[in-house]
Amino acid sequence: MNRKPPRCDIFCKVIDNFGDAAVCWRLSRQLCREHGWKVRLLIDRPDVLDKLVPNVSSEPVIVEKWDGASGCCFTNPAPIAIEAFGCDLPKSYIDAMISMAPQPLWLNLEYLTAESWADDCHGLESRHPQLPLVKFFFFPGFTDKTGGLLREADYEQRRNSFDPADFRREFGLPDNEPPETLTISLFSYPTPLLPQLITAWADSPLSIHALLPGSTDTAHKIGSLTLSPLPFLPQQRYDELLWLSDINFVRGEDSFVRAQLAGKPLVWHIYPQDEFAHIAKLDAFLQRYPTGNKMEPLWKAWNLAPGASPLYSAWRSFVSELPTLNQAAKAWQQTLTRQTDLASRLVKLYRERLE
Ligand code: TRH
Repeated sequence: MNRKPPRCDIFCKVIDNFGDAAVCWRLSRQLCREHGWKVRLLIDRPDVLDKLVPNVSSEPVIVEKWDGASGCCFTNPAPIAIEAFGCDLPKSYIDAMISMAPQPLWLNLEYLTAESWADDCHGLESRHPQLPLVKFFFFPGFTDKTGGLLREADYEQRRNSFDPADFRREFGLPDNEPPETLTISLFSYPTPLLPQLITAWADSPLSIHALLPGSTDTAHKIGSLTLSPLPFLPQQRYDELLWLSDINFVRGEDSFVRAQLAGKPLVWHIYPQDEFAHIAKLDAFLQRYPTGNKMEPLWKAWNLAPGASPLYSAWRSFVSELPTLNQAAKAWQQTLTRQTDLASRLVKLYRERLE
């Protein structure tokens, strides 16, 4: 059996925001560091990566700018080619794949969903209509039948050695907050609902300290609420903010998963789709999560159109359930931690198919 570490090309087109680059980077880094693969990340917007990973050049991943629009010449495809989120591989690369023996493992890494169809669609193959090539669909997900979730092998160890006092000192946060202050991290899409959330927090019977990564606002106080901007943190250090906070407002895909791994109550701002198609995805997750029913009013209020669902009362009821939500978050985190991570499942798939 050939155990030589394989080469792998990961193609990434940044549609918007950080998530596409964030997921591809996390996977690339883990395949290199934990599985010894030689990964080349071909990305159309390396500048997005620079924000997430200030020290890219010190990592084992080879990053190359890929002009996704015009394609480029690739004469030496890797035995594993991953196209992230349906970004099409360049024609010259596909042409070169045809003459490879054995055939390369060609994967389409899909978006995460908790919907049950992911169980059935993970691993499905699609034969190229003209060429003798097969592409497999790799669906991240929450069950053993899916591709799983990205989680580094040293995640627990990093969390156990995290010192919240160091983080507070470094970012000028007070270490003498009033007792029972809730620390909340807020990472969301622009939304007209934000003023309503701020009002609910400002009226809160508890003090709230909201930490705003990447915000250019100045620190200020409104009623019970203190708002503190933080710099946009490197991806590795964003975990620290999630560990420090009592509640994490997250969005998209990668920060959503990281908040679950952090084992703290979370509020998800899902990536919006036309005609509220994303709400089915949100519902599917709430159904899987141990206390989804208790989180639903706030999650819906935060994701539906303003006025569709009352945010103020939903926030109050969410906070009143915090002890239960804390327990559920820990239980969910343990469930996820017991599962095999996405990179390991991908490596297993490769070994089963090609070696
Ligand atoms: O940025 P996102 O909204 O990304 C996306 C994109 O919209 C994408 O097109 C869509 O398909 C996908 O979501 C579902 O949210 P996400 O996925 O959470 O990615 C943000 C990344 O940024 C994540 O890795 C965490 C990281 N991050 C930092 O590294 N530092 C920070 O300070 C913050 C706030 C986030």
